[in-house]
Amino acid sequence: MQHTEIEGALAGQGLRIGIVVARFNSLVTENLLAGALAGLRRHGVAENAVTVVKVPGSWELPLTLATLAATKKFDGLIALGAVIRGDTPHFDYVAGEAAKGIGSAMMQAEIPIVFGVLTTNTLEQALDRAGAKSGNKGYDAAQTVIEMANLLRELRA
Ligand code: INI
Repeated sequence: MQHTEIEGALAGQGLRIGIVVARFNSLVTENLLAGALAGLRRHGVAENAVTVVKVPGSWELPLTLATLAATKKFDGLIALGAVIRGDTPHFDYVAGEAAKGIGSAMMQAEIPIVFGVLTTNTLEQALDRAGAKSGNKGYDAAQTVIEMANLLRELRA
């Protein structure tokens, strides 16, 4: 007998997506946002089905994501931020709490919340991942949220 294999489609038609983006290190995060919007558009998510919320820093991402998820108006959310080690001794706290908080927000939300928060040692490494040498993690996040939103729909159907 053949096994069953299930994967989410990379088709954004009909999906409602929220993006929460940190303004801290906006040189990087604005590029991540542009990448995410391009990725959503490229895969068929309607322009008016996308909501962008801006917050001061990555620390503020988890609560904002949890609040958006609780409205039940979204099929998936994307968190975008850039935590750069050189900036502050608070790096470990901010990066660690953002990761933990986003993870627990997702488990409560029951919708995918994609982790598009860069944690790097230098600004250059962050820029490399935000549209330069190493692609754009915002674009990747858009693909992931579409795939995961469709996968969960399918698993629940
Ligand atoms: N926020 C970031 O998103 N990235 C950082 O690198 C960062 N550093 O280095 O401090 C940062 N700090 C601000 C933090 O996210 C909060 O906005 C602030 O502490 C107010 O709650």
